[in-house]
Amino acid sequence: MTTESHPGLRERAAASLTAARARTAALTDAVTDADLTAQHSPLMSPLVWDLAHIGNQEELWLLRRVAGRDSMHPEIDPLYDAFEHPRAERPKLPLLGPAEARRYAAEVRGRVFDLLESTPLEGNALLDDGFAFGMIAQHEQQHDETMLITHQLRRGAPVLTAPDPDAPYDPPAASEVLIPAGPFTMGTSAEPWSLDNERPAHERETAAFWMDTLPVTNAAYRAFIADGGYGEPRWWAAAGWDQIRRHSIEAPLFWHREGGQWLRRRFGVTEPVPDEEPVLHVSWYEADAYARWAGRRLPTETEWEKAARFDPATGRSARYPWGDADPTPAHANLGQRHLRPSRAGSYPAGASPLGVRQLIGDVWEWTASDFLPYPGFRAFPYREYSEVFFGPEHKVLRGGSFAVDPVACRGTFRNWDLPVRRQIFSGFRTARDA
Ligand code: AVJ
Ligand code: FE
Repeated sequence: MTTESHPGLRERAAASLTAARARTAALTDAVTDADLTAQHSPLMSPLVWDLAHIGNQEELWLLRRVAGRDSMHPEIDPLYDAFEHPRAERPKLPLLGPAEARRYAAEVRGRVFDLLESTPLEGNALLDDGFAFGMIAQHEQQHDETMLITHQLRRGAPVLTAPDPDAPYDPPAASEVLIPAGPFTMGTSAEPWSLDNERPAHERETAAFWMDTLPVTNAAYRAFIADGGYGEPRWWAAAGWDQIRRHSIEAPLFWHREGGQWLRRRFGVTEPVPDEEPVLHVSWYEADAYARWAGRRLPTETEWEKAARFDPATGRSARYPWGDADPTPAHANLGQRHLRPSRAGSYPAGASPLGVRQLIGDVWEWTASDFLPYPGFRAFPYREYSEVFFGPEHKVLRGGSFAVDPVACRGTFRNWDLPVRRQIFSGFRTARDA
């Protein structure tokens, strides 16, 4: 593909970068300078680190690697290399302050827009189809989700607001959908801004299986708690049982019980846990234990993607459950338009051909699978995006949450995390063999 045959690409790259920066600004302008530099949880960086890291990665990939320029501030580059300093240590680094970090990110962005106007969007793998610009827009949006997690962990009065979801609510009659046996195409070789771990497209085979029509709800999860699920070792993987014992975990993160009622804290507001919403802030171990208690299991990553993309009528895999069209607010709860998932049973327009709902948006869905490369995987443009994380210690999450922007969300998009993590916007659905 060339710029000439895709004249909208430059505009799409510019719009994606601008949208990401507006979100970054909203997340960082909402709090005081003291809140920007504080560490709200040892699991997270100070917000001001994310802000300058966003600018630094943009400088690295677009101004240095694509345009061949020298580093603007070589002395700060190591501070913002995620592999040099673990999150817990970042508050002690001589980081740029809030005003300096904003100025730096804005200066990089100004130069990037000059570059985007003048550079051909072809000629090497970083430039083809504007890939590096799309990758950087996705990177910023991923850190915006990370910053939203930091907001959720932050104590104190609420500073973020958003309207509640108003999506069409039309729960399907069937609680599960039969996905037929046979081959389908997994991954992509065509999506221009897909990341290395989504590639290449390849054929996979599954047996027939039943997939939950909807994500598991708070009401369903509460039944697991009420049945003593957190006290019954036979439901739990050994390491999960260790974790819940050691940390006295007895409910999803941010939940507490008061007078016989479950409440949750959500971006500074305490409220009753809503029955119909997908459960949020559970670890892989909690998802796995619930599924076993329910007589079911987590879907594999392959099963998840088949349920999300395979159209039995054509034999093709689409970009999204609803087809190849980009997501709109009628399809899915994405882009931090809301600060919560929509009720399970929303978005009939986002259903897959077989009728599976809400695979995209609302909550990240844990899968049974380890994060592994596809056959033919090639690290691009750097080993540290995906390759160094491959292996049994990370589990795959799919589908994106309400905090994921459409630019970083596709039927092929892969996320991963440690199975103990629960501050992320994670939920799940279950499956069973047919
Ligand atoms: C894909 C969400 C696991 O946040 O660690 C951001 C994305 N990579 N900067 C992460 C990422 C480099 C990554 N995840
Ligand atoms: Fe990063």
